[in-house]
Amino acid sequence: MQFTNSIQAFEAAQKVIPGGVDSPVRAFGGVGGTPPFIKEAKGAFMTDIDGNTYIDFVQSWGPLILGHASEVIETAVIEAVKKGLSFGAPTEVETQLASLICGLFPAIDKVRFVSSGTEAVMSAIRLARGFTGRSDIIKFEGCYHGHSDALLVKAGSGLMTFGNPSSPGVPEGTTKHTLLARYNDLESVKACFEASSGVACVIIEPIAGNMGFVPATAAFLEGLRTLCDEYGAVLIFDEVMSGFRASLKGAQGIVNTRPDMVTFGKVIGGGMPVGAFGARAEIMAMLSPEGPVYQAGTLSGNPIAMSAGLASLKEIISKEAQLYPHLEALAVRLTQGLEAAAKAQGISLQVGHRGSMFGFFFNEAPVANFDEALRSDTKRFAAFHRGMLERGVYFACSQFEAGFICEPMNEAMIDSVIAYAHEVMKTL
Ligand code: KE4
Repeated sequence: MQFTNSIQAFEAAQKVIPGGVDSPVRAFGGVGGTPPFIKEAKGAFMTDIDGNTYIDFVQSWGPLILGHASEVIETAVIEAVKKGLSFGAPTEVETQLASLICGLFPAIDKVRFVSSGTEAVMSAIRLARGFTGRSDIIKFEGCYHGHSDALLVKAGSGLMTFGNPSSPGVPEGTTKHTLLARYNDLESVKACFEASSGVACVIIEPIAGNMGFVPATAAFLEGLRTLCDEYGAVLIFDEVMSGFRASLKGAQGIVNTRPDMVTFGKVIGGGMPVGAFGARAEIMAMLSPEGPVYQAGTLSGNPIAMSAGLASLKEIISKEAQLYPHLEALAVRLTQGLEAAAKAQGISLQVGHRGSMFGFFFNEAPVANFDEALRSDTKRFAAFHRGMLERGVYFACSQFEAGFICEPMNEAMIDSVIAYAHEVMKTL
C-alpha cells in the first residue's frame, strides 16, 4: 500500500487544523504513521484518497452499526434535507425519536437531545447536581465521558483521590468536586462516598470502551446501585458507546441493574451529530423550561440528524431478532480468531466482546481496570495495527479503544482478517 496522497493531505491539514485533525485520536498518535484520509465508504469498507480499501472496525467510533452509506439512512436524510436543514423550532421527528428511546429503556420517561455525547454527559451531570442539590461526582479511572471540564481529571496523589485536572485550561476549581474510583472495585467507590460531603452522581461506562474494552461485572454495577440508593446519589450509565451496540438496550439489555439516568450518542444519530440524556420524569422535570436547571442548544434535535437517527433505530429495532445474533457471532469469530493467531506465536492476547462491541489487549493477564489496561504492550499493539492496516484492515488506532462489527460484515470477511492476523502476528 502507498499513502502518498494522505501524507500530503496530512501536511496540508496540519497547517490549518491543530494536529491536522478535528479529534485527537484520529491523528494516529497511539500507533504512529500517517492517518489515511478517507475519500468514501460503503457497507463494511472505506476507501482512502490513495485508493486503498479497508474493512472498517471503527465505524466512526461506533455509530455505523448498519455500515457506511446505509440506504435506509440515506433515503431518510435526503427526504429530510428537501424540507429544510434546521428551524430552531420543535418538529415531530424529535418526538418520534424520543418516544422510540423511552419505549426501549424502562429507566427513562423523558429524553433531551443535544449534538454530541460530551454535551449529553455535561448536561446530565448538571441535572444530577440540580436534582440532588449536591456538587461532588464520582467517575472511574479509564472511563471517558467526553471533554467537559469536570470530567477531564486524572488520579491525584494518595489512595483516595479527588481528581486533578488532566488538561491545561481546566481550573482546579472545576475538578475539586470530581472523585475518582477504580473500575470493578466497589471498596474504592465506598471510599469516595465516605470522603465526600455529598455525592450528586456516579457516572460509569457500564461496558467501558475508552480504556480498551473492559466490561463492568454485573455484581459491581449492582453494588453501585446499592451505594447510590444508600447515599441518595444519581446513578448515570454512560451508554454513548455501548448503547445499541452491546445489545439493542446497551448494557441495560444484559445486566439487571437499573440506572437513574442514561446518556446516549453515536448510534442514535446514525452517523449525524446527536447526543441525548434521559431519566425518570421526576428528574427530567428539573430541566429548563419545566424546571430551573438550564440547558440549551441551537442545533439540538436538528431535523436532519433526527431523521438519520430515527431511520437508524427503526431499522435495527425492526431486525433486532436476527441482527444482534449476527453481529455477536461475528464478534466471537473475530476475537477467537485473533486470540488463536496470537497464541500460535506464543503471544498473550486478552480478548472480549459484548454484542457487536469488542476489544483486545496485548497483555499477559485479563484486564478489569485502567491500571491493568496500562500494563498492555502498546508497542506491540502499534506494530499489529500497522501490519493489519497495510493489509487493508482498519482497527482503532489505539490500544485504549474498542472495535465494532457492522451489519454488512460476514464470515468470509472475518476469516480473511484472521488469516492476515496470522501473518502479522508472525512479525511481532
Ligand atoms: P462525543 O462528544 O465524542 O460525541 O462523545 C463523548 C463520549 C462520551 N461517552 C462515551 C462513553 C464515549 O465513548 C464518548 C466518545 N467516544 C470516543 C471514542 N473513544 C469518540 C472518538 C473521539 O474522541 O474522536
